Amino acid sequence: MASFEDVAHRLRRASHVVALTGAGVSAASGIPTFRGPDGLWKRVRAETLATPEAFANDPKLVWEWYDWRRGMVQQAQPNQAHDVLGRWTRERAGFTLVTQNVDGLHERAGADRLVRLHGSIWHVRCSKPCDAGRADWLDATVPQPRLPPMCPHCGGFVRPAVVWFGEPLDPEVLSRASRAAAAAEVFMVIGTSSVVYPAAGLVHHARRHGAFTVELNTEATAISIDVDASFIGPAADSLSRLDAAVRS
Ligand code: BV8
Ligand code: ZN
Repeated sequence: MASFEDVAHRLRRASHVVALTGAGVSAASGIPTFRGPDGLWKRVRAETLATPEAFANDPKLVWEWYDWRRGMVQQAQPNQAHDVLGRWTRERAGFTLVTQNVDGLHERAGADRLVRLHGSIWHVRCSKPCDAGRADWLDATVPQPRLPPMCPHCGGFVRPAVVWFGEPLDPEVLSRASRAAAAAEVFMVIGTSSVVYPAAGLVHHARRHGAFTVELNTEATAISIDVDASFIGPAADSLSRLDAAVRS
């Protein structure tokens, strides 16, 4: 397994670096992860709420869950992990930040270029095929005055502009992430359990194209045996240390 200094050295020399983030990056901001001990899915099963069937069956219940999450995220602040990654997007031309997170904390930490694989909890779209409501729009109202919110164009229900289980990712977004992974000299997997596909497949795609792969997580995961370097610890600490080492 490579050392911290080795990874910092590679990051210093690399012209193409990709970081894929998951819920663990927002944990230090007080946002519960999905599958951790206090995870979001512990109290609610993903199949019951983050699916189109759940929304069709009980849009009010699904919106109660998202309204609660939006309220929690609105109160949260980005942490040092978001800050380091946000600065890398601004300062490193060849750096691509890809996230599974929908909370908007990378954007609030100044990430000016971001590939959002699973959409945004702050955007909505009409659940009907109505023309005016087809494109996502920003709706940061917390709490929503009525659940589920109604489409202003057709009166149908509005839904969160996120990718639910069983729904395809936006092909253009996935293609951007795949191209970046294939070009990466260093591919970092930060704060994700790497169980959700196709996002979890990106690190293997990067490896097949010769990337040096690094995992930052508080525990071992499904991909820990596959990566070239794995550092156990909070993402905020590991990223701050790596950032300092790269700049020294
Ligand atoms: C697709 C919604 C195909 C937004 C999410 C059966 C039917 C249908 C599909 C499938 C199926 N079986 C399998 C699939 C594929 C499925 C999938 O992968 N399922 C898994 C569960 C097996 N994938 C899909 O359905 C995808 N779509 O395949 O479509 C298709 C093609 C054509 C036509 C039709 C269909 C869609 C996947 C997206 C699902 N939506 N969220 C929302 O409400 O959030 S996924 C959900 O999980 C979140 O978005 C989250 O980002 C994502 C991944 O979770 P993580 O981020 O990794 O979070 P987790 O809690 O798991 O882990 C946190 C990690 O952090 C832990 O490792 C922990 O140790 C670590 N950590 C904690 N604290 C820290 C830390 N690390 C560092 N520092 C810390 N401080
Ligand atoms: Zn509509």
